[in-house]
Amino acid sequence: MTVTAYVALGSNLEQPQLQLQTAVAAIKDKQHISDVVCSRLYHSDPVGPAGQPDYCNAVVGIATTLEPLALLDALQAIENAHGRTRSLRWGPRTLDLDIILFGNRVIESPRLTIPHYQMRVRNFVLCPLLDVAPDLILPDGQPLRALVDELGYHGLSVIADNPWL
Ligand code: ROI
Repeated sequence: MTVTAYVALGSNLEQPQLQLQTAVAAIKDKQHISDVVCSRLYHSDPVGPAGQPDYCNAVVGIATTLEPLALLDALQAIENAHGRTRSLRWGPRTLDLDIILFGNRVIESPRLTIPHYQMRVRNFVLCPLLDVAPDLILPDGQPLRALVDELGYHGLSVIADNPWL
């Protein structure tokens, strides 16, 4: 079965824009993933501990026949290839790839919580998501646009409309 899923991308180390561009290219190259649709590329103020560099953020929509954990494995392989190490919670990172939505499924397992547990309070996730899914309704029935109207674009700016390789 093919499902539409959404993946949030973030980086604030080692050429963040390039990290996101090469990550999108790697996602497009994966087997069992197709129809990759990319948001605009955003610059964002860091959320979390102060004193870390600003972030680049984006969201992609994909069609996939992978099960959620197989998609997570595929994305973690890309993170690892980008030198991602898991150190400080909420600290700086070379590449973060988070599955934020997987069709209309609600998943709570040790490795995966979907919808992503903090997506509703993070405009660096919701605003790019609105680029690729303007009419999206979250699994709990809330329209994405209403959440974005509430949160606003504070601390976010568009770097490029279509920088994807
Ligand atoms: N802050 C911003 N602006 N963008 C991110 O992608 C991001 N990712 C994180 C934390 C550390 C919470 N802060 C972030 O994981």
